[in-house]
Amino acid sequence: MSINNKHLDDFLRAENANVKHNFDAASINNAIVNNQFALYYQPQIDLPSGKVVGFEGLLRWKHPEFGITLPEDFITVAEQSGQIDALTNVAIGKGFKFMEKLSPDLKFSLNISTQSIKNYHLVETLNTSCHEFHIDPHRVVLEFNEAAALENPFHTRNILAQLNMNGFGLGIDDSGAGYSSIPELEKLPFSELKIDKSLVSTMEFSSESRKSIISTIELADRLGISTVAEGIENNLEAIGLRELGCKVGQGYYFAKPMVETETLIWLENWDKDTLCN
Ligand code: G
Ligand code: MN
Repeated sequence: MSINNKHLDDFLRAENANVKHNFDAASINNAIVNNQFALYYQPQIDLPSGKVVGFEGLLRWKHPEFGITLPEDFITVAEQSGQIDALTNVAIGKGFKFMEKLSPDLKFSLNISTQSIKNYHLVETLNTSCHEFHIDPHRVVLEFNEAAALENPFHTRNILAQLNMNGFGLGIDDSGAGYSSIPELEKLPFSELKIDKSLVSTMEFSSESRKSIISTIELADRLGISTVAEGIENNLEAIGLRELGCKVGQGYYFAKPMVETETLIWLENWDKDTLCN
């Protein structure tokens, strides 16, 4: 179990804070062809019982020169160059292959870019991949951000409805951050709200953060959907969120994002009683 907060991602963010990568379409294409993109997996824990409920897949670029590179360094370029759907397909292929190795009661969440959520092919790609890897779509949660849901509401809503009808779960990644338009969001068929890590990391001393967390949980309860808190880094946050009624937790406190082999070993060794009172 890894209750060690020092983590590669933070390390990379600190190291790369002043480095501006100038990735272009050709280098992204080259990386896809040469299989340099990898999915890392971070577990999600049912806070009342301590059991693992699933994993989120997080894309990384194993860059031959710059090392492990985070999505914030390449997603925007891929969106602008029209390569984001290719990257989404890479993540779906790798993620579903991994899911096949998991117990069928475990779920799997995948981040979908605002651009890819607008693409009608997404529904077809996901259905085909579910068929290919023998995955029940009810095990899959597609995470997108609030802006993606509200932008171009008619078109996006149509695609979200199709995904929902095909059995896929839909999650909002940055819940609590704004809620400028709760009535609009309530019309969408989402099945989970993710409490943003910026709220989790400040909940201990900020009553504003706690208020946002509480209203997100209340909204989810009213809609009969789940809440997942991300960025949990210590026992205090885990217990506090559980007391506020948050269902599921994710963060370095439980495990960092890991490569497949490490994830499977972690899963074997996970002790649900880790989350003590
Ligand atoms: O975009 P999304 O919210 O899915 O981003 C998840 C990101 O947060 C990943 O890059 C992941 O490595 C990082 N992350 C995961 N757990 C923690 C945590 O406990 N603390 C912090 N600061 N970041 C985390
Ligand atoms: Mn996410």
